[in-house]
Amino acid sequence: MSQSPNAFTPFDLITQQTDPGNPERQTLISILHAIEQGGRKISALLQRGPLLGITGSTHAQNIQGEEVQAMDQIGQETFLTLFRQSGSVLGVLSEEAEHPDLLPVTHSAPCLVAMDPLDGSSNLSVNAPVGSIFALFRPSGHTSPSGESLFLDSSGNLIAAAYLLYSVSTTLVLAIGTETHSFTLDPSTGEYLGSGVALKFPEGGKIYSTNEGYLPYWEKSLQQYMGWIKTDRNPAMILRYIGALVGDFHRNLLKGGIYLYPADVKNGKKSSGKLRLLYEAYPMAFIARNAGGIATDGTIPILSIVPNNVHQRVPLIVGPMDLVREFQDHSGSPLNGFS
Ligand code: P6P
Repeated sequence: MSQSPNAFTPFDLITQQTDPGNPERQTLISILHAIEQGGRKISALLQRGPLLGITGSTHAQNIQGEEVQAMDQIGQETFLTLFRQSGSVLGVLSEEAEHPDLLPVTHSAPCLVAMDPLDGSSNLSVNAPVGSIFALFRPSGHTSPSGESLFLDSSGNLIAAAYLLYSVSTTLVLAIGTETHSFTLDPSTGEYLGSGVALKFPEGGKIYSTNEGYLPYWEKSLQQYMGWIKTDRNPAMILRYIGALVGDFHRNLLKGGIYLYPADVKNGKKSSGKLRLLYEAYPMAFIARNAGGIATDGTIPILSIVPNNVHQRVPLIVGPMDLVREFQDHSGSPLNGFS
C-alpha cells in the first residue's frame, strides 16, 4: 500500500489486471519489485554519472557488435542480480549477453524476462535520455535443452511489458492485461506513482521519429512516404528524434507520433533492421497495443512474428493506429486485416 493514500501504483495495476487465484500475480509483483528497485538504483547513479566516470565506453563490443558503455554493464548486472534474488525469474535474455541466464526459482509460476538493460546508452555521454526495456513471458512448459530454445518456445506467451525512462524524471511505463499506465518515481520516497488513468495514443498526431540520415538506403516506397509527410500531407509532419527508442516512443505515446526504424538496402541486400525483436520490438508493440496503437515490421504486426533466434533483428514501425495505417497505405502495404 502506497504511503500516498490516493496514489495508483504499479502494484495496483497488477492487482486490477490479474485474478486473485492466478499464481502469476505474485510472480508479477515480485518481478515488478525488481524492476522498480533497479530503476531506483540506475536513476540515482545517472544523476551523478559524469562524476562517477560511468557515462563513457568500455571500448569492448557486445554480441551485437556494438560498443559497450560502462552503464550497459552496470544495468546488466543490476537487473540480473535483482531478478535472481526475486526467485520468480526462470531465465533472463539480455541484449548484453550472448546466451540467456537460467536462474533458480522459488515461485510456483515463474516468468522469463527479455531485456535491454540500458537502451540508447550512447546518449549518456551527452546527458540525453536513456531507458531500460522488459518483456515478460509465461514459460511454455516444454522441456528445453537450452535457454535459447526456452525463450523461442515461449515467445508467443508475452504477458507483460515495461520500460523505465531515465530523463528529466524517471518514468515507469507498465503494460499488463488490457492497459498501459505511466508512473513517476518520487526520489524522496522511492515510490512510483500514477494517475490511475490508462494511457491511449492521441489521434491526429503529426510527429515522426526516424534517423533520416539513412534515407538514401531505404526502399523507394519509404522514400516517397518520407517526401509526402513533409509536403503534400496536411498538416505536414514534424521530426523529433532523441536517438533512444524509449525516449522517442514515450514522447510519441503522449503526443501522438510514429517511430520508424526500417530496414535499409545496401548493395542490393535488404537488412533485417537494427532493433531486436524479443527485447525491444515485442515489448514496445505490447505497450502500444494496450494504448490503442500497433507495431509492424513494415508489412506484418510485430506481435505475430515468430522469432528464429533470440537476438533476431526486425524493422520497427510503431505508433497510433491512424499514423501506422497512414504509413502502411503510403508505403504499399495497407494495414488490412490487422486485428
Ligand atoms: P541510430 C539505440 O542504440 C537504439 O537501439 C534505439 O534505442 C534507438 O532508437 C536507435 O538504436 C538509434 O539508432 O542508428 O539512429 O543511432
